[in-house]
Amino acid sequence: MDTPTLRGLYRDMWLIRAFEQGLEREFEQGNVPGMLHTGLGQEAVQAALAAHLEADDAFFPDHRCHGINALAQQRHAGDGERIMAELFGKATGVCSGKGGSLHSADPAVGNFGDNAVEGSYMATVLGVALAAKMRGEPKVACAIIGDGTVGRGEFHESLNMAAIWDLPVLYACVNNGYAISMPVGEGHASANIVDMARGYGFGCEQLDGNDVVEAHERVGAAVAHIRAGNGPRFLELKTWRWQGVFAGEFRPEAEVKYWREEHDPILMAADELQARGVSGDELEGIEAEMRELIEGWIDFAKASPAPDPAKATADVYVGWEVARR
Ligand SMILES: Cc1ncc(C[n+]2csc(CCOP(=O)(O)OP(=O)(O)O)c2C)c(N)n1
Ligand SMILES: [Mg+2]
Repeated sequence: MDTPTLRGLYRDMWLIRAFEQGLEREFEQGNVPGMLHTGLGQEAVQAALAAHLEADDAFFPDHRCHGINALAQQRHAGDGERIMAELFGKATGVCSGKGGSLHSADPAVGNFGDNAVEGSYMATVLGVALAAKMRGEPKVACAIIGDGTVGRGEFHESLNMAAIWDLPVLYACVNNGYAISMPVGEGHASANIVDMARGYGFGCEQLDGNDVVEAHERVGAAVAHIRAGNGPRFLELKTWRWQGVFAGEFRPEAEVKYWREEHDPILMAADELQARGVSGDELEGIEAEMRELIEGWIDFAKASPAPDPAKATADVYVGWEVARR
């Protein structure tokens, strides 16, 4: 990977971290309604995926994907602040404040939305992929799922269907070691999800999801393969999340230290950039610039109006003219 590309990914990862840290602060102050699961610690996975997905592609984010949602919104529509506003439940949000953290969607930038029922979009992604295949569009439909989803029936149904219909699906399984507090090896037949996926017969790889260089290259190769009409691909991106599903730390101290201090995706990318001659001052400048950008998005969200109660049901139900078709 050339240095400008790595520098760009470093910026993207800082955008995500600043977004999540700003959001976490506002959540603790009671300014963000609903529940919040951050993607802190998983920035490389999201930056790598966002780098390769175009506005015409379709991705289904999971509950820790504010980062990829914001990057896609910013890159393809120039208004990333609307993801922040959505999380604040404001009328200027991408779903007019009705989606929040778990249901932010904007298909115009490729964001087909999360669903609070883990695994549900493992079925939906097949429909998007089948439509693209029937229309002959060089489109990638990407499902971003946690390791916990592997225990759902939809996971296996989806991989099976994608395999037999040879659909353009990218499965990005974000294995952060736990589902709630259950270690992945205790909840599934294998701690290496890729071993289970391989049974469906298409290309499956496991990679270090915190190494943004590796993640970017392997996601790029998988996307190119799918876009060229060669069928599905499965990536298990091994990473670690700073925040659990509930408050409190349940993981051993040494594990926390390793992931936060030695294997943090941003620190790893900073080391690599410095080894290539990029100065510490420049790296600090990137962080400061991203933090300033995000504070602007938070100000925008706070200053935005609340949704109009009279429009509570607008855009929620499908119109009868569509339902009858
Ligand atoms: C079908 C279903 N079962 C249970 C839940 C409750 N739940 C919310 S997050 C979560 C854990 C998900 O673990 P994982 O997929 O590994 O994601 P992580 O939080 O580790 O990123 C569960 C069980 C849910 N949302 N949907
Ligand atoms: Mg998990």
